[in-house]
Amino acid sequence: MLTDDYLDSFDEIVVIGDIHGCSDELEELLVRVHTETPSQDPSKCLKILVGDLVNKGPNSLRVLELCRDIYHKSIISVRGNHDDLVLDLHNKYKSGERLSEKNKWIESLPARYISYLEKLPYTITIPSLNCVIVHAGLQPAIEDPAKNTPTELMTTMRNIVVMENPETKDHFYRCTKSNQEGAPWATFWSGPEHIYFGHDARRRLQNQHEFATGLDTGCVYGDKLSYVYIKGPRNHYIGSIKAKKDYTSS
Ligand SMILES: [Mn+2]
Repeated sequence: MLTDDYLDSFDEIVVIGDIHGCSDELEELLVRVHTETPSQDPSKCLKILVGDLVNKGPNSLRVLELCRDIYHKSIISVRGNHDDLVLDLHNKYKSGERLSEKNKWIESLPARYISYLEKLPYTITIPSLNCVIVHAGLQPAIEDPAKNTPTELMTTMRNIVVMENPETKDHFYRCTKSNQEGAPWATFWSGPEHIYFGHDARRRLQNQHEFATGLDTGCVYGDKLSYVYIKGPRNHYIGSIKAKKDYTSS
């Protein structure tokens, strides 16, 4: 929960999509937003990340360095399924398991980055802007979704399937990580909070929903890293940084 006192120290807030270790694109994005910020002072521009900071891409360590060491006063993030996965793999390594070649970088992950990832929250709520940031999504039609959606769904859901109780004929929602059955969860989200999320790279930018914005535009797959301003002179502006390459094809 971000208080007004905290938010008042920033001129602008920008929400940034899934980075997945694409440090070059993140650095280019930071240069761009910091150059555009009215005071030209990076510490006046709050950057909120939708999670999946690490894994898949070329330089997860550099992304952690930017977030944890260099811009820790103006970058905050929620937790994604890949941030969880890296913690899981690190635990496995600690208990004697060998990691595969692509996961070798996790073996030498400094303790300060482990504890940074461990402390990432599942949601960031901004009451004064009536919005919530979460990695994958929130369960609609339950009481206090930002609190009561199971954390596994918060980091993995993509779709909702409408189900019917055979006895009562009542309808209910089943959240799924699939993007095949059902429809995008955000089409069922009727606010009042606006949700900024990532995770669903296949659908790229989702800005057609009234109360939700999906920002995973597949940077690690060679498409782009997207961002949206939610406070300040450029409020609502959506921009992107072109990926240098598809980092998942070698
Ligand atoms: Mn994800």
